[in-house]
Amino acid sequence: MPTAAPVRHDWTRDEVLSLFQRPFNDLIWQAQSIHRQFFDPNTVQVSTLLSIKTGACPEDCAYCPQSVRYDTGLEKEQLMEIDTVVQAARQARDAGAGRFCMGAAWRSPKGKDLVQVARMIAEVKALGLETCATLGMLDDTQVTTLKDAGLDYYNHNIDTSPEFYGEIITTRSFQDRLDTLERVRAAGINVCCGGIVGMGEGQTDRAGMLHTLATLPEHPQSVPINQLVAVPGTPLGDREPPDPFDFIRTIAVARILMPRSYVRLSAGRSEMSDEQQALCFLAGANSIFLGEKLLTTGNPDTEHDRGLFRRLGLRPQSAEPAECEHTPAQAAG
Ligand code: SAM
Ligand code: DTB
Ligand code: SF4
Repeated sequence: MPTAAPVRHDWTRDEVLSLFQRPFNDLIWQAQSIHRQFFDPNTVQVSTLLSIKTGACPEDCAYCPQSVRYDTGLEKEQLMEIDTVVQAARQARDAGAGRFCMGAAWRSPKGKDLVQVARMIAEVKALGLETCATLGMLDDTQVTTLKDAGLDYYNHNIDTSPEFYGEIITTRSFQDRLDTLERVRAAGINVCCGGIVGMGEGQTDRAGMLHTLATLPEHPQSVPINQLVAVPGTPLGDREPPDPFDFIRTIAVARILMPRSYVRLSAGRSEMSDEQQALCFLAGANSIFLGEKLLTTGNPDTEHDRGLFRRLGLRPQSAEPAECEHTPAQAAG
């Protein structure tokens, strides 16, 4: 057995950029070789999303259908009742998900709302699912409340490079994102952090985004790579999809830089061919969202995904041990 590649946190930006510039076959070969040193190459972690509070968000993220600033025709909804969330989580579990991710269109949660979300987390965890939440920026007290409720993962994306960030969001800074990520990490909650491809960023921005993630004190345990879902009414609503090979390259470079992390082939699968998704798995993606809705937009049919797994000989990993590099979290159950 060859020794596993070391996990590095000292990548330079030039090294990351030169990975992006490798010939495609060389890049995919390198990514798949590394993937096999750390993971079973035929197993894919499965999560399901639920929007627990939809729309009317005060932030101005140019990609997002939930911002109050853009007319996307989305019906806004209050924070869901706990029973409704638990019922959706049970359905997700029965459909084969191992993790349930609750998303809220907030800049940051308010006191009484967070108490309700903490109850949801505890009840979803009691179903035997891993729990994930994405609620916006958090302070220290809020992070502790979520940890105490049994939260396994917190999703908080940096979305793009530090340089391109201001083109996409003006109502908060890149540093605000890093601050929340640091609080989450320090509390021993697994970090889920990635970004979006297809917003008009260049290769140097994709390199800058992954460089930021790969040089954090701990690599995020989960790295979602989203393809922009271009929603009419948002400033990015008429963007054409990126070159599929650029998307696959981003997956491959994430896999090489962060070999122990789960890399999620996240939003945008509805616009991808089965062949493109297969190349993403070959490039080292080993997590997806299962279920016909992401937060507000569509995702492939569950039956179609089951068929794709069968055709590719992939096995869903329903319940994964939630493990930090340095801080083992409680196993779900
Ligand atoms: N409001 C919280 C926040 O922004 O952190 C949590 C929810 S927010 C919808 C979660 C993530 O979804 C965003 O950071 C972004 O990366 C992703 N996202 C939102 N709209 C998207 C779109 N149209 N296409 C791809 N990804 C999107
Ligand atoms: C992530 O990186 N992608 C998910 C999850 N984390 C919260 C969200 C995708 C949202 C796509 C647009 C929508 O459905 O509203
Ligand atoms: Fe609000 Fe999150 Fe959408 Fe930005 S991405 S507008 S913060 S819901």
